[in-house]
Amino acid sequence: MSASKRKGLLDSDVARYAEEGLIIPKLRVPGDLHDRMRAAVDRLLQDNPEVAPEYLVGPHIRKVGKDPAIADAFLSFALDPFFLDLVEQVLGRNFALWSSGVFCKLPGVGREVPWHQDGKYWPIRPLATCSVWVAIDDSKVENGCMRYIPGSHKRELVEHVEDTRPLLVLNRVVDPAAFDASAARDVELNAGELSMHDVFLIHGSNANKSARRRAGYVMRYMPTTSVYDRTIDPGQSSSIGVSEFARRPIWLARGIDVSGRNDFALGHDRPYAGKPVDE
Ligand SMILES: O=C(O)CCC(=O)C(=O)O
Repeated sequence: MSASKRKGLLDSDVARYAEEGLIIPKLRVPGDLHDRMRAAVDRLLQDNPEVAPEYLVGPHIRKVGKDPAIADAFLSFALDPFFLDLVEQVLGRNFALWSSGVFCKLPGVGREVPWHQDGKYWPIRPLATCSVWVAIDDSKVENGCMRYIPGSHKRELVEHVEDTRPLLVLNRVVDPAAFDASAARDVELNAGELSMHDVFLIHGSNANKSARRRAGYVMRYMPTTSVYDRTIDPGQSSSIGVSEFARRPIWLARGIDVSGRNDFALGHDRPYAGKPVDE
């Protein structure tokens, strides 16, 4: 299929992304791809019971999970042209895959992700990232879907404070005085739908008090005008993160490294053997 036929965002989606910082495009991940994603998430959870499932960082990296074949499966999802075409419409031609994660809230016990801006945690300069969050399960208000403050990305980084409540997925949270939580919108998705959000967006999600699991797989891409700066230590990636920033491999997903300063070799124990990225 030609790249132009695969592209899935409407011009109005792209405009809304700039205006609100998050979009829910009217499209679904192809059924076979979504089936494989759900199977990989199930295997990852089954294989790594000692890691809290709310934020399994970097399942696409061979050193993170227990099974390299599962890591390769996650990497193939994150480099799938279906997603890259969407990201290209938002970030332009040149971008890198630099992170991914599974956020799984088990029924009844899934923890809260407090209000935060992703950029507060990340070593990318200038800060820029588009995150593509795929609903592996239905993600609704009752099982703790994502929530966001429309337009909050326009202010760039705001004050964060330490939140010491137990059982949070993150503990550096946006100062409650710095935004109006009553403006929050819910990101309700059916399994197979997705949202895309900006690095500066204020967002979070409630605990899962329902009887239904809520799993999502998020893939994170930065334009290569930015640098993944391994000398910056922004602190822990999350309270339960399993992958350190400095030695993390990153992948050129499309185009070229505009900055000329990104390192796409470090941490790659062998070349990716899956589908070519720009097939
Ligand atoms: O899945 C969630 O509840 C939170 C996701 C999130 O914070 C993110 O993808 O940046």
